[in-house]
Amino acid sequence: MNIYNYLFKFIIVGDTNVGKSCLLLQFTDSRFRNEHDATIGVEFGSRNLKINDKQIKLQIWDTAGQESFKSITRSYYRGSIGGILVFDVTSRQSFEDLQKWYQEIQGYACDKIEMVIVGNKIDLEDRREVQTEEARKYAQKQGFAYFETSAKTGENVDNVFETMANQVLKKIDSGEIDPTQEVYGIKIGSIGIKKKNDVVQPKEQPKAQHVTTSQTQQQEKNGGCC
Ligand SMILES: Nc1nc2c(ncn2[C@@H]2O[C@H](COP(=O)(O)OP(=O)(O)OP(=O)(O)O)[C@@H](O)[C@H]2O)c(=O)[nH]1
Ligand SMILES: [Mg+2]
Repeated sequence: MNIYNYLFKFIIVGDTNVGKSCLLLQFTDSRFRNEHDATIGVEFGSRNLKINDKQIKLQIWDTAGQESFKSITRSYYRGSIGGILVFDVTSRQSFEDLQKWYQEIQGYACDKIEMVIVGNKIDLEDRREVQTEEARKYAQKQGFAYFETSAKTGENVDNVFETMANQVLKKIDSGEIDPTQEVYGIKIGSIGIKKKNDVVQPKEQPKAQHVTTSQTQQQEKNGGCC
């Protein structure tokens, strides 16, 4: 059912093992998984949020961090309005690799994409290799907000997604993003949005589900991008 004002597509990227899938699982199901069940290609999850007076559906693409899936995951950058760059605060390498992920997004995503940086696994404080201040400065330099989370305890996880959704909504309200342009990774739902005295017609949405790479590839072939 597409009972929402807007659907926003977000994408999560970062090195393998940083906790991308666990962040998504915590956000959508309030659960944590101890095992590293490496993502094959791309999976997705979704959750509805209420922001101000708007019903927002987030459709979140969780990508594989392993190098061998790069060519598959690249095709998902386009058509996303939000990008979440994740590193693991107990792994300096994953922090240094952020630059690589940032370049990937710059190269393949829409120019309107809203991005944030997330330092995950803050429950492992005694194993921390990247200090908050250093990460914050790096994020600031790129012009992004910085969040620290624990997908294990759930600390700050909702805040990441809610803040991103809020930012996108603000840009729609200010006219910076035109929500009728599906290339931006936004869809208008059946609640309907009045814009410039017109009622925008709702469009059909896919049901939220976990899907295999081949299914999503097929699905994306039908979608547009900038
Ligand atoms: N202590 C702790 N462990 C975490 C946290 N988030 C994830 N993990 C663990 O880190 C490992 C990797 O988590 P995943 O979510 O599968 O990692 P991923 O980034 O999706 O990895 P790929 O799919 O290979 O790209 C798992 O063993 C998780 O249990 C966290 O916040 N705290
Ligand atoms: Mg994963």
